[in-house]
Amino acid sequence: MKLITAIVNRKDSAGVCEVLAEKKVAFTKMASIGGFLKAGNITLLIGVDEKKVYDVIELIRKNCRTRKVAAPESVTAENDAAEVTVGGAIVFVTDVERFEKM
Ligand code: 2BA
Repeated sequence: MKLITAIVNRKDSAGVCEVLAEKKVAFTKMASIGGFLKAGNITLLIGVDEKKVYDVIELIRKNCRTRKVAAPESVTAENDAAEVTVGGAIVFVTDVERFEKM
């Protein structure tokens, strides 16, 4: 089993969650905040069989898009960039050593 951790832009979250539910992919949705922009995003925990990892990532990919976002003043002062490109999604895939449901 693998654990997909996906950080998704808030604007894409409804679409991504809807399609995962439609396809009967189990997930947990958590409210999260990006450390750089300090804007809300969502983090999805998705435990899946290894064979489904590719399909699930494609579902996420197709329902997210990149956006240019104005960087906050505190950020532009330090980094000299007026906008940053955010998303579609940041995805980590990790091995699950043990899974139990009780
Ligand atoms: P934030 O940390 O708020 O980052 C928002 C966007 O700002 C990033 O988009 C990236 O384009 C830019 N950015 C982030 N850190 C930067 C830096 N030190 N200097 C210049 N620009 C920077 P994404 O890369 O698409 O990331 C979207 C969100 O995904 C992030 O929101 C964060 O919540 C999460 N994330 C991204 N990479 C991560 C990682 N390696 N580990 C954990 N979370 C990550």
